[in-house]
Amino acid sequence: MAANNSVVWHRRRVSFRVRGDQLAFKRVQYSKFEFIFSVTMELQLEHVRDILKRTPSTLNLLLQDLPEPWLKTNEGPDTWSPYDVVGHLIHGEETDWIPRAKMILENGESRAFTPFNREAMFEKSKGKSIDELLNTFAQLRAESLQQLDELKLTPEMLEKRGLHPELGPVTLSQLLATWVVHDLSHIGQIVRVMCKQYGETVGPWKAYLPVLTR
Ligand code: NI
Repeated sequence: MAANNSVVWHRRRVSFRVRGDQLAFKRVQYSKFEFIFSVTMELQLEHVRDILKRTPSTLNLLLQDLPEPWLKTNEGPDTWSPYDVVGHLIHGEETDWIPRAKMILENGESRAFTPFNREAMFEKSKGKSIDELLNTFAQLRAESLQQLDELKLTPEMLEKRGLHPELGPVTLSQLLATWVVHDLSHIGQIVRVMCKQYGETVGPWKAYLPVLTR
């Protein structure tokens, strides 16, 4: 039946969960067999804090004092500049993460979260310098982390559910993991947008730079 029986590739995807600091992803090739181990970390509050606390300094190093062309250029119509992304992160601190965590603990699934306005920053950031926005974000993030500590979350509390207006039931643990991934993905977005400012300037090297066509 098979056109070529002499080479048979076996692929298996093995997924399991571990505690602690083990590798998130490992690919092992052995002879003709390829095993892909996809390992996801269980949520630990310390790990959440590890990322959340360094996002303001990461953004400061990347964006502080940069001239406008780096900050205000986007990827095309209906896309965001690095300046827009910082404003969006500020709005998240004010209306999304800690407020939703508190809603889960106080109301459970009885009341859906207030929908998050992803584009509120276009109005709210108007007239502000990037340094003002970065300082505001750093201050709000420090307050958020303090409030997170004050919630004194236990494993049982992390499993409590709230109601997302579009996604339905979500746990507090999922919300905190999303907060981390949201930070990292917007840092990635900022870097990508900045790369694209030299999208044509790199000339033929564009072929070796997949970030430019993502
Ligand atoms: Ni976002």
